[in-house]
Amino acid sequence: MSRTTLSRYLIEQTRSHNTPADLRFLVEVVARACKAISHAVSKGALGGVLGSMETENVQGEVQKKLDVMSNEILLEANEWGGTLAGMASEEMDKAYQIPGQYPKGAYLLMFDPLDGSSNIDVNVSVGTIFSVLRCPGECFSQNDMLGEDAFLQPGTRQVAAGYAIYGPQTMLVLTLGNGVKGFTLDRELGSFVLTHDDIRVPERTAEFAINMSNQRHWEAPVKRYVEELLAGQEGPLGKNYNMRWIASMVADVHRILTRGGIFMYPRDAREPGKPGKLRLMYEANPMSMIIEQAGGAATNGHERILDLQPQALHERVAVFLGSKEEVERVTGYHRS
Ligand code: AHM
Ligand code: MG
Repeated sequence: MSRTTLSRYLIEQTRSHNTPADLRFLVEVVARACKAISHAVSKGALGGVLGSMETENVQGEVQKKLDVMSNEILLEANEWGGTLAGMASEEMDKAYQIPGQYPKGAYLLMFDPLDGSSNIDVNVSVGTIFSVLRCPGECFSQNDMLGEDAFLQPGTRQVAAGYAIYGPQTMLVLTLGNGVKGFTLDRELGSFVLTHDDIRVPERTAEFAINMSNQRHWEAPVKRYVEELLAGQEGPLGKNYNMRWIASMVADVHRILTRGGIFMYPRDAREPGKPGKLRLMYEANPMSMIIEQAGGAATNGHERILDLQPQALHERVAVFLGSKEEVERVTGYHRS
C-alpha cells in the first residue's frame, strides 16, 4: 500500500473538507521549514549551533542561537508564497510585515520557532509550535502596515494549528479542525508520512506534568489539586499518579497525546503581574486546539482557553490541558 505523505493528506482534505489551496500550500511551507529546523537541531555541536546569543527577546529571555536561526528559517520560508498577510513570533517584538516585493495573502501565521530551548544544549526534545488565523477583511487588501490588532482573535478562530517535535523522531502533529493527525519525517524520502491517523487523548489518566519546584508560589486550587494527586490511593482521588516534567511543552503535550495525562503551567506568585509563563497566541491556543480536537480539554483554570479574547500579541496565560476528567477537576477547584 502506498504511504500517505503530508502533501497527499492535504490534497485529500481539499476534496473532503474544502481545505482551500492557499491554506494547503501554507501548511506545506511550514512543514518544509520544520524539516530545515530539524536538520539544524540535529547537527548540534557539529553545526556550531549550540549556545546562546548575546541578545534577549522581547520577553527578556536570553536567545539561543537556534531560537534565532529557527525564527529566520520560518520567516524566509513563508514570506514570499503569497498566502500570508503577516506573521508574529515569540522571538519578535512586533508583527512581521510581508516585504513589499512579495504578494500578500489571506492568513496570519504565528509561531514559537523553538519551544523548550532551555533543553537544546542538553539534547532533550524541543519543537516548533504554530497557529494559523484568517486575516480580518480589512488587512487583506490594504497596503499599510499590518497592526497587532489583526492577530488578536480568540483561539476558536484558528483554521490550523500544529507542532513539530524534534526528538528521537521528528514528527509533525497537525489539526485543520477535523481531528488530529501525526506525520513522521522519513529522512530518506525527505517527506512527512502519516503514521498516527486519529490521535485521541484518553479521558482518564493517572499521570500529571507540572514544575513542582514552583509549588510554594501556586494558588490554593492548584496546591489542593496536586496534594490530592500526591496522596495517591489513600487520598480522595483513590489512585496512584505518576509524574513527568520535560520542560519542553511540545514534548509534554506529545506524551499526553500519546498516552494521556494532564499538563499544568499555572499562574503563580513569582511575578504577580503575569498570568502564567506560557504565551496565549502561539503556545496555548494552538496546543489547546490540538488537545480539544483529540478529545481532551484546555482551560486557564477558569475558562476554556480557546474562548479567551487576546489583549496583546505576547500575552501570557495559565494552562491546564490534557485528559478531560482531570482538567475539569482542577478547573472546578478554581471555580468553587
Ligand atoms: P520557551 O518558549 O522560552 O522555551 O518557554 C516555554 C517552555 C515550555 O516549553 C515549558 O513547558 C516551560 O517553558 C518550562 O518552564 P520551566 O523551565 O519553568 O519548567
Ligand atoms: Mg515557547
